[in-house]
Amino acid sequence: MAKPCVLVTGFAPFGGETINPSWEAVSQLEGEAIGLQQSHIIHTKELPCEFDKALVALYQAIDKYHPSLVLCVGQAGGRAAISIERVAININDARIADNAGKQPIDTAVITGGPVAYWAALPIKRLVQALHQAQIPAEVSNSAGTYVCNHVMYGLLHYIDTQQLDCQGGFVHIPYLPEQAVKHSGAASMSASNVQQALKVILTEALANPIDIKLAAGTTH
Ligand code: PCA
Repeated sequence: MAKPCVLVTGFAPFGGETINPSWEAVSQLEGEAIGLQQSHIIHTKELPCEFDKALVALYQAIDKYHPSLVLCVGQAGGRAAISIERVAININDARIADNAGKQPIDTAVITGGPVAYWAALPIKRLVQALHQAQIPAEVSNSAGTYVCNHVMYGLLHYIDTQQLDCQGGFVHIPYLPEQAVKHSGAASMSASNVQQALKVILTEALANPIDIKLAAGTTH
């Protein structure tokens, strides 16, 4: 049997940026072993910054790898810390057009889906572990209403409806320093710190899996 794995995704650049820090950091992790006794292999995937198409690519990767954990990562320009998202909401409300020119306003991510899904990750533990590693981190109570929230909601809906034995959630990361120099006053975090943060998150989540069935409808 294939070694158990985790899937980590990043996004293509969007909104006038030439890089997306999420894919810059995530792509470096491909093929690495993670978890206690290096129990899991990391697979990575770049998602297009496009409504709907991002979910098609995500579901294809999940169906291909059957991961025990999916961590989706995106840029939150201006935030100063690693943000562990608590909740995804069933709304698309785009401030700017996506990379295909689509700008949905007040539409559902999944028609008929529940209002929201809690992250299926031990979010408070992840923040603690990051602080122990001296990495600025916080719980975030909103992943926004753009493609990142769309992907987080779609991921958790897929895990729920397909009854996957899989943890899943979303992490927003700051700009890289080379982006922040073009945004006066904006915070940044280096790619190596972000990579370290992602490894801490994966290790901690694999060691402390939450009960997915109990997680539905509860917070933790
Ligand atoms: N950040 C955007 C979408 C892609 C990304 O990296 C967001 O926060 O919605």
